[in-house]
Amino acid sequence: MAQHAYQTGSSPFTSSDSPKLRLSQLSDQLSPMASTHFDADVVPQAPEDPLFGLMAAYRNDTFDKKVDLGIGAYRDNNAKPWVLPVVKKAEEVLRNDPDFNHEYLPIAGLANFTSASQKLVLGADSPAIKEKRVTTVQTISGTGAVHLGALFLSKFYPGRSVYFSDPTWVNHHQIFTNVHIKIATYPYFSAKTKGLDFEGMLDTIGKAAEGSIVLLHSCAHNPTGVDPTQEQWKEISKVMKEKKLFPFFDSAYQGFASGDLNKDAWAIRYFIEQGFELCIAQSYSKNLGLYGERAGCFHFVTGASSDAESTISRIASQLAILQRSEISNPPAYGARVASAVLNDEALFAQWEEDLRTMSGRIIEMRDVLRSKLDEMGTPGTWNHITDQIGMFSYTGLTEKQVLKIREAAHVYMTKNGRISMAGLNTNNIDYFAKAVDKVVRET
Ligand code: KET
Repeated sequence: MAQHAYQTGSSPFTSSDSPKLRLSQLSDQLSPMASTHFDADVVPQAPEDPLFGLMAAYRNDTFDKKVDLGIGAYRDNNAKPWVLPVVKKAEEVLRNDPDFNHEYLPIAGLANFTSASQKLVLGADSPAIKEKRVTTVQTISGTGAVHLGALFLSKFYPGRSVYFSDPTWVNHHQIFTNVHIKIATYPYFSAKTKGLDFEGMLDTIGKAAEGSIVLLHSCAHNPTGVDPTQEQWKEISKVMKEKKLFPFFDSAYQGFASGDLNKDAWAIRYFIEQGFELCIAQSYSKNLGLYGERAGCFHFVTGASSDAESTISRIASQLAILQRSEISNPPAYGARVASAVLNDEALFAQWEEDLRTMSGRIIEMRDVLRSKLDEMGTPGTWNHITDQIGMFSYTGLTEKQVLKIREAAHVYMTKNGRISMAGLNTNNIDYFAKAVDKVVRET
């Protein structure tokens, strides 16, 4: 609590005040609590963030065979964070740049980065880019992009609900709640098939009020690892078009799902081809391994029309105001690294190779895990481990089993049974498979 600054020099009260009043005014000046109306009792203790809490618990565990399958961050085969070789090269370029400095970036971010990011997600020859129907703001990674988008929509697209997949990345709920947008959900994961509940999804989306916002994971759905097929995306788009729904794509894993940047952006590009007006939250945390550098973008794409350019200019001006009041301007370093990669042919090619290394290792771990469980005859079916895609697998383990496996085997995963596949490697996968086998049989 800030101390009251007692004014010296000019008297805060006049000599005509009664002695009693003067005394009470004096005590107001001296006591730090007296003049504040803030009641600390209204602030309840909030629960710890489950994911970051899990990370801390893992760090504090001294067991030598402990396994971290919590947060979605890539690990190499030695369970260590991996600085992508291409990022090391890009950092070298930055270090040797005589013009490198620590000036503020513009409000909308580093222009070379935002324009290359548009091309990355929309495709280099996207008509939306050519027709100047896109505006982009560099954000505090994907989280900041989701937030800026939610804030913008709460202000300029009021009264609409947002529809999330059930389940979705937990933070979506908090971010949209913070800006007072009403939340609804559409079925997504079928516990029975451990795949997509496509009918349930279409049915609910088809009944949403016209103009509702629908949050879609463009690829590598978090937490389930279940993506619609291209045919299914086409049907989703059809229903959304009929109902005039507004797509909000969260793109946190481009290049991570299949190892192919274009393939993983297919759904977004298809929706744009279909004429949708939409927005995209783009993250470079996972695909460039820039987690702590907070590099990302928010893109708004308007539909083709004769005044699209002026519409986009008005939207850009409002996003700039929101950005200025929230973060003033975005962090520079990660964007500079990403920009060096995105704007250089040789570095870009190296990046594609690094993406194949990461996605390839994850796919291999899926194969090994599934065959180990099949070999042991672990009760249940395990084909979903290899059917699912991207960073996570939704194992189907119950909360009880998750807690048991943490206690008995020091394996850390989120309570919903999600595992970050990158936490598995040739040294711990046998240990993990046996721990799963045991917990499934016993719990
Ligand atoms: N969207 C999705 C779908 C997502 O999984 C994450 C991160 C983000 C956005 C935000 O990432 P950023 O680093 O702000 O660009 N997910 C992992 C980390 C986290 O929860 O913050 C995770 O689910 O483990």
